[in-house]
Amino acid sequence: MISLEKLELFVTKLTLKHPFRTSFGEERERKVLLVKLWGSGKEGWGECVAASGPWYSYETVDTALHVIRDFIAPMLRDAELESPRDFPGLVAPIRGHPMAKAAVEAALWDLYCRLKGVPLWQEIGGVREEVTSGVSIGIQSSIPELLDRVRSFVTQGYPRVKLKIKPGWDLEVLKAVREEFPEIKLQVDANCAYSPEDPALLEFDRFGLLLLEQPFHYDDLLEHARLARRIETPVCLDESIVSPHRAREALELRACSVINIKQGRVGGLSAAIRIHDLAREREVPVWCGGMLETGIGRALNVALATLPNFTLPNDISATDRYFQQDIAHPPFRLTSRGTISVPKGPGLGIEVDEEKLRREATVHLGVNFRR
Ligand code: OSB
Ligand code: MG
Repeated sequence: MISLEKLELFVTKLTLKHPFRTSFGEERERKVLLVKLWGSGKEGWGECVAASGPWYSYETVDTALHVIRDFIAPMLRDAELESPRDFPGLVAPIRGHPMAKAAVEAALWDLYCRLKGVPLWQEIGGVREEVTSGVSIGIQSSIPELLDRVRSFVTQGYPRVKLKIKPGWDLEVLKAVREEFPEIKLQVDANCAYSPEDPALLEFDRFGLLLLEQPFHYDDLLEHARLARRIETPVCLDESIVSPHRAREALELRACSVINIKQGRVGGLSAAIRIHDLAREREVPVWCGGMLETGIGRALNVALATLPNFTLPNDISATDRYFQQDIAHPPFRLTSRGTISVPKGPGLGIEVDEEKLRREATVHLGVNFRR
C-alpha cells in the first residue's frame, strides 16, 4: 500500500521564449500548477496542464487548485491505494476536471515508481528508449516570419513540424512552407477553428500532410466523421477525446484515423494508456500531444510515448524550445536522430529545482495526511 504523508501545491509563472499563438489566443507566459506528494520517505511530482484561462478546455489553474485542495485531497487522506492504477476509481465521483485529477495521478505514479526503484516508462510497459520529436509552431504575424521559424527548427534537426492554422492562415501558408520545404513531415492543427462548410478544408489534400488535427468544435464527432470520409488527409482528434469513453465513440464512428493523446485532457496516465490500447486494437496510430509543459510534465509525456502504438512523431520538443528557465533538471535535448531520450532514473527520472520553486511560487500550500 502507498502510505501518503503530505500533498503540496505550488503555482509558479514561467516565461515562454516566444509567444505561442493559436486559433484561440496567445500565451506569453505559463502559470503552472505543480503537485508534490510525500510518502514513505520519498517524493513524487505532477504537473497540471490547465492554463490560466478556459480556452483550450474549461479547466483553469484556479479550478484545478480548488478541486485538488477541496475534493481530491480529502479523498486521498482516507484512501488505501495499492498502486496509482487505483486512483481513477477513487476520484470517479468527481465529475469532469480531468486535468486536476491527472496532475495528482502523475505525482502518484512518480512516487510509486521511486518507491519501487523503477523508471516510469518500464512500469507502464514502454518499448523504446527514445521517442520521436516534433515541434508545434504557433500562428505568426507574416509568412516570412513563419518560414524563418520553420527553417530554424528544421536546421536544429526536428523531424516533423506542426503548424497552427485558422481560417485565413492556412492555404497560402501551406503553399509557402511546401515551396521551401517540399519533403518535411508536416501536419496542421486548427484547434476547433473551422466550420464544416469551409471550402478550404477540401484543399488540404494538396500538401501531403501527415494529418489534420481538430478542425471542428470539440463536441462535434459527427462533422469530423463526415470530413474524414471526404478527404484523404487523416483526421486526428485532440480536444474531442476527453476520456476512454469518447475515444471508443470516435473510433466506432470513424471520426478520426489518428488520436492525439494528452494525459491531462483525458483524466490521467491510466486513461491515456487505456486510449492507447483501444486505438491499438483497431490499428489506429496515436501520438503524444503537448501543453507547453515544464520538464516535469514533459518527462511524463516522454514515458507515455514509449508505449508501442505511439508510432507518429510527438509534440515533445527539447526543453530549450519552451521557457527562458525550466524548473526541472536535466534538460531534454534533441538527439542527432531527431528524438528525445527517455531518462534512466526511477519514476519520472528528473529532479525539480525546489529552491527556485519555493522562491518564486505565487501560491504554496500543504495538506497533511497523517492520521
Ligand atoms: O492543441 O496541441 C494543442 C499547446 C497548448 C494548447 C493546445 C495545444 C498546444 C500545442 C503545444 O500544440 C505543443 C507542445 O507542447 O509542444
Ligand atoms: Mg491540438
